[in-house]
Amino acid sequence: MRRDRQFRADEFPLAPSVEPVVPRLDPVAGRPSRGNGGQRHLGSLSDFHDRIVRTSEPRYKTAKIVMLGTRGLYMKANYQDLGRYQDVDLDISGDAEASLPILIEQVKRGIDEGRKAAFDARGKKLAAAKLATVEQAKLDATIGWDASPITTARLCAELYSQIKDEDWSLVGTSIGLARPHRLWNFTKPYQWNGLAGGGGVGYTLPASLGAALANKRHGRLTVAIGGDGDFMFVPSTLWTAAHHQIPMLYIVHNNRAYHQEYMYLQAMAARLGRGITNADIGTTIKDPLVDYATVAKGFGVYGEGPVSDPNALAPALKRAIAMVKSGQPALLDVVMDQR
Ligand SMILES: Cc1ncc(C[n+]2csc(CCOP(=O)(O)OP(=O)(O)O)c2C)c(N)n1
Ligand SMILES: [Mg+2]
Repeated sequence: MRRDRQFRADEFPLAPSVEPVVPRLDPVAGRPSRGNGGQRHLGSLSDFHDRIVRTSEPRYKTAKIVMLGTRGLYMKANYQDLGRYQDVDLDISGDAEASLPILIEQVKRGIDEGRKAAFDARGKKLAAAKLATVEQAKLDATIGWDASPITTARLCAELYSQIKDEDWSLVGTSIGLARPHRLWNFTKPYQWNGLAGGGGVGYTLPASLGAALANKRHGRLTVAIGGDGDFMFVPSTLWTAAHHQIPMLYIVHNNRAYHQEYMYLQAMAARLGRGITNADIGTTIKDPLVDYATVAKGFGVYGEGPVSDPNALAPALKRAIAMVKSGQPALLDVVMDQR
């Protein structure tokens, strides 16, 4: 989608301001500090701002970008336009699953023999590279296999080994959790439904339940992994799951923190020379720890955990999956590595 005009900074709260923001002095060096968004020089001073500033650089400078799907509609209806996604040359609004096979056929028809041979050769190279990547990912997943907190790799490997022969659908992952996409074999469009468009915490639990509802009539085994912080936003989703009997296995990636935020605060505090010892204030979820299984039970949902012994994981997964296969939602609280 093309933006038809540039936005002024005052229309967009996250855009770099053209005016200097209050300069702060570095407590150690006594000079203006470096901010997250880089420095702009204002005479002898540079300003500082504690805000995240994104810039947009087209990733593919020479390619023609065609977008097929409903994301364009969403972006046009939303402030997300300001998220500065890649501009596209041709934006086709439609159901990608229905339209893509026809589009692929048309593209294939337009390919001559020489190009076809080149594509086949490239395909073979990509297949070999993919195989090597999966083998490496499997090897990586064995690191810290018996550790507690349980590694995210072990959780993903154990979960997949129990669902791989089912008609599974992964409808949510916690922040930065790319392991399912490295370790699992995704072959159907509904096996992954993407991430939150706006990156809002509190998305994963309710959005996963929506996807689980869509999967229900097809009898698919819906699984999701969501952050503990994410869970804190709309836990009442579980009541909806129980009330409407929507089968879904929801695994809480319990790292006892809004960890993304925790890391960011540590980074900022370190950069400003303030020390990182207070970065846990408001960013960790402890004192008291939350018992997510009890919360689930309170909403009428099967809940188990916290599971922190890696050897207890497989049997707990088995019980929770059995519950989901009987048509009910189930929550499993797993104490895991931060990432
Ligand atoms: C609605 C909303 N509020 C705050 C944020 C800022 N934020 C980004 S990640 C994050 C922490 C999320 O915690 P959790 O879901 O437990 O994931 P973790 O980083 O611990 O893996 C926060 C608060 C956001 N993205 N969206
Ligand atoms: Mg967390």
